[in-house]
Amino acid sequence: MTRRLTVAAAQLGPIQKAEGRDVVVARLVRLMETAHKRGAEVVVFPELALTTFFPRWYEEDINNADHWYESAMPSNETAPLFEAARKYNIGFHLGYGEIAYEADETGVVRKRHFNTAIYVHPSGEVVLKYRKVHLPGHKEFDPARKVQHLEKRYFEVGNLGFPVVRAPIGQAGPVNIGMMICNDRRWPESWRVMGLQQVELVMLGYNTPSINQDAKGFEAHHLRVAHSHLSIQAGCYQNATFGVAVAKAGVEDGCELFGNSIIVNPQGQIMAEATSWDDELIVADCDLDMCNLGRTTIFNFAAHRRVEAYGRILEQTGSVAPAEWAPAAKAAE
Ligand code: CDV
Repeated sequence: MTRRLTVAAAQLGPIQKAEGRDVVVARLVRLMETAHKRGAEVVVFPELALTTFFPRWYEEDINNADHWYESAMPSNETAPLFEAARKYNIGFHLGYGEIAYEADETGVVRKRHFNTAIYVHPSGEVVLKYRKVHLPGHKEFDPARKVQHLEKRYFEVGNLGFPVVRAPIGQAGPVNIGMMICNDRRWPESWRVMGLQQVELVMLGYNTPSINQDAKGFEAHHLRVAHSHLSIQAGCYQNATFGVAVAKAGVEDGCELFGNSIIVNPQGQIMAEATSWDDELIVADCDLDMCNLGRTTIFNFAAHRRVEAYGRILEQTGSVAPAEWAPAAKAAE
């Protein structure tokens, strides 16, 4: 019996700074209803799906920015999402800014900020939580930039690793699900850690400016999208998994984010792609047994991986210059 799962990527158009949670949540609920009508069993929303991409705004004291985060999930404002999950019998993935009161590595309980995603079962129970590991951008205000990218100021590095859990989704029965967030998709390590846990469905949201704001060189607009797709397609292929990659798109508070949300199969093929830069739902039927081909042949990790050659991956963070070649001394001299 094939294990079929119908997945939806719910791309969002921009969320302006002044837009209230109630308006945003109503948009998400509408997309859940549409997803249900189109037969989807799980719907994936983007990174920071409840607010504008607030790390573009500098705040001297981030405690003054707490209104961008959720300290309870569900809350009164987000409860309609959980009700819609029950009503439409649909699971959902949601990205949001999280405030958690928990112990840090020194054992001190304090207020902590994370860039977080959860997967919620149709019953309304949170099945899996992930906190973004690869935080791009900078910590201090950068006068050289037209638009700030202060994720290193607003969030701590995620402390949950890249967990994968086997949980029932729709008619497919148990599915190995995992999550990553935006910049994580560009790092093969994120994918491989989940590939090593036999992930079958990676859910990920992103907010990616159409222009490289670092202004350290020219990156053509179309290549920004190509690099995003390249990373996701390679990650899916090399780890024999489906991927649902979902954008927040359009001009948000004067900053353009690209859309081009995609659903990708384990062969690395794009099954569906969003074409607007607005709220848009794309749906694909996934035959989860497709994951077996890669996993049992070219990417049979147990048979072919060579961990004895991979030491640098864990021992070293930055790159180092290689040893320099010099011609061998002549034997006669
Ligand atoms: N939200 C992100 O992580 N965005 C980064 C941008 C800043 C490069 C990304 O990798 O898409």
